This record gives sequence, C-alpha cells and structure tokens, in this order.
Amino acid sequence: PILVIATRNAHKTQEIREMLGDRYRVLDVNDFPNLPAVEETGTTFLENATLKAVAISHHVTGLVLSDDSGLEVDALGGAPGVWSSSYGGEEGNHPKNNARLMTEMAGKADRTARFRCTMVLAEGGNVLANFSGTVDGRILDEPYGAGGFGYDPLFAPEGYDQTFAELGAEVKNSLSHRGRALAKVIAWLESRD
Ligand code: ITT
Repeated sequence: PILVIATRNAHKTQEIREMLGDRYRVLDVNDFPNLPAVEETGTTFLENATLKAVAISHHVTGLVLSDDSGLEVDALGGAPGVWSSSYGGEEGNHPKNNARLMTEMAGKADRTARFRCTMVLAEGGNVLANFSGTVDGRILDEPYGAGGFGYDPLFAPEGYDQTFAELGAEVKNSLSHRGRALAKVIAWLESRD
C-alpha cells in the first residue's frame, strides 16, 4: 500500500521511509504535481498537523500522514516551538535557524530542550487519529556532526554526549520525537488491519 506524507520536507519523508521499511510505499507532496500549498495558520502542532493532513487528503487517494514538529527550549520559554521552521527569518533555512539558536542560547546555563512531533492520519478529508512523540535533550554551544537536518547538530538527546547529527539515522530514529510518534502510528495501523 501507499502512504502519502503531507510534507515538502524531504528529510522528514526519508526518516519516515526508513522507519516504515517495506510496510508502505512512502510518497510525499513533492511526488504529486499541482497540489496546493497548505498554509500553517495554527498555533499548535496538532492544529498544523491537522491542517496539512486534511488538506492533502482531499487531493490524493488513500492514507495521508502529516508531521508537524519543532524544538522547544526551556531557557527561551519554549521557543522556537511551532515556529521552528522560520526561526532564523526564512522558512526552512536551517543554517539561519541554527545561527539564531546559538546566539539566543549564548551564556545560558539551562540548556534543556525537547523535540516534539505530532502526526495526523487522514483519508478523504477526514481525520482518523493523531499521535505525538517527544525526545528530551540539551542544546550544545556549537554545532557538531553532518547527519540529520534542522537543529540536529545542536541537539544532544538525553543519555548521549553526541548530537543527533553525529549519532546517525539509526540511533536518531530509535529515540526521536518522529520515531516515537511513528511507532504509535504503526501500532494503530496494525491494530486496524
Ligand atoms: P512541512 O510543513 O512541509 O512538513 P517543515 O519543515 O516546514 O515541512 P514544520 O512546519 O513541522 O515542517 O517545521 C518543523 C521544523 O522543526 C523543521 O523545519 C526543523 O527546523 C525542526 N525540526 C523538526 N524535526 C526535526 C528533527 O528531527 N531534527 C531537527 N530539526 C527538526
């Protein structure tokens, strides 16, 4: 079967594809010409994940899964949070996001943070269910590693001294907010079959 991820972020699609293995053929909106851009007007991960999954599921056949995610930093009052993608000023510009995060965190003693991911499954314009995952960790002073995407070079998950960008895809997927949310999606889909 096919699962369409309601994302334009190819890194999300790649991680989900790795974790789903041969359970589904994983596509995303980049594989469909002429899909409308979805405006993320919500103020929560659940609202934005719902907007993306419902909108795309009106245009494609079968199951659609969205992923709205972000980084919450305690010393910054939970920022960048829902606005993680445009924190550095330009939507999806990861180097600028990381540069701003480093600047804002300079000299801060409290380094605790977490990634959050909310996923919504939809079909034919209807929400089937939603799922969330989080991973706690801390923000380092400077970036380390070349794997992953986004804030991964600045984020070390709890129990590790290395960042998600250093740990590699297998370790990241086994601990990450996305991996934890997706494990719940898989369990839900299997219990439904
Ligand atoms: P779509 O809306 O098309 O799915 P997006 O990247 O804009 O793509 P979001 O609005 O959910 O998605 O923003 C998520 C941002 O949070 C993302 O751009 C990264 O900056 C950050 N982020 C999410 N998951 C991450 C991860 O696993 N590692 C590093 N950064 C992550």
